[in-house]
Amino acid sequence: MMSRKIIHVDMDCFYAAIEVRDNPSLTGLPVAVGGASDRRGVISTCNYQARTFGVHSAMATSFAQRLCPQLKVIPGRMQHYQMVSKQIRQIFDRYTDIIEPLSLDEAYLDVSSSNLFDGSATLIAKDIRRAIKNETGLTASAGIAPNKFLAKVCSDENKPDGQCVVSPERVEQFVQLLPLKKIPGVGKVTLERLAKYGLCTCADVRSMPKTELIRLFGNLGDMLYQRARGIDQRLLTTSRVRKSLSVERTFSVDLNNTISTLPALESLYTELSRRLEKHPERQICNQQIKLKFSDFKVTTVERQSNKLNRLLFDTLLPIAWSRSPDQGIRLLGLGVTFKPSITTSDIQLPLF
Ligand code: TTP
Ligand code: MG
Repeated sequence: MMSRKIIHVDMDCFYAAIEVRDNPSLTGLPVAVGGASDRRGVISTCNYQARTFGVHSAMATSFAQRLCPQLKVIPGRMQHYQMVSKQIRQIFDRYTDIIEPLSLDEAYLDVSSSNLFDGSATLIAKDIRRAIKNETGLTASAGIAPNKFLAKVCSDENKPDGQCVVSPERVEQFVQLLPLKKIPGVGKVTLERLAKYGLCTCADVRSMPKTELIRLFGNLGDMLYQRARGIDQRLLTTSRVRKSLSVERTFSVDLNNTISTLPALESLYTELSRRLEKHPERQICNQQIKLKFSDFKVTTVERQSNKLNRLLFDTLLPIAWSRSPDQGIRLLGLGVTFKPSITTSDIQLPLF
């Protein structure tokens, strides 16, 4: 079987990085996001400055403040983090359709059949991180490897703002040195159990026969047998068949007249057409335009359409804008809805 190319992207100190970005007076200071100490709160995450004091996720805020008295503790803003997460997922969408989000700040991308950058997953990962930095002001780290497990483990290697590649030739060398505690799914309790049998590294696991591993640890033993050899056959779990496709942009300054929207409309249209080309099997049935006004109200207008049509968007824009003619535009979005098609899940329905 052809070797796969999986990228694992993980944002650096995600919540804390967003807070520092949004409040530059925090730059360079140790910052944590979490519940207040007088309410027995815990730290959700902290930036790398705070980590040098020993502060980390899940630590009681009161204890973190003892380790680092100057620590700035900021209450979390989940909705805001979700919004940033969505923005990052839209960036992923430009690179591949095979995406498995793991949490707000991390995802797997399968780029095995991508032609971008001559198929170089290393360069694709670099470009994804560049786009994230450009468009959100936040840094991400990435791991590039032939499977999910290795990609996830190596995305941690050069954090923050770095990436690490484990090419098929380097898998052997990489796992030999890997401590078992780095394998996702191997927690503290499991680690202690394994240590009782002298198992601490992948090399230790490899010296134990498969039957013995399974006898002692069941499914976990089978998993360890594979991971210790750099094997992970799991496919990405992607979301359901697409019903629509859209692209949008938030402007740094609100737009106040039709002329100033033209370049944005043009480049969004180009991006939408490019992304549509990746779905030649799908037929569209609708085009829609979305506006977010200066007062944050959102409106959408849609019309039937069988074929992507630039002029239709030009027509829809003033219709949408006429709903709040005194407002500027913060965000412009263009989208299409697909006609329902036969999906893989339909094909897999029971035969009798
Ligand atoms: P992580 O990716 O584990 O951590 P991180 O992004 O803050 O830092 P790193 O640079 O090491 O990746 O988690 C992502 C977000 O999830 C994190 O910003 C806050 C949240 N989180 C919690 O709320 N509680 C927790 O215990 C952990 C680990 C994370
Ligand atoms: Mg992270």
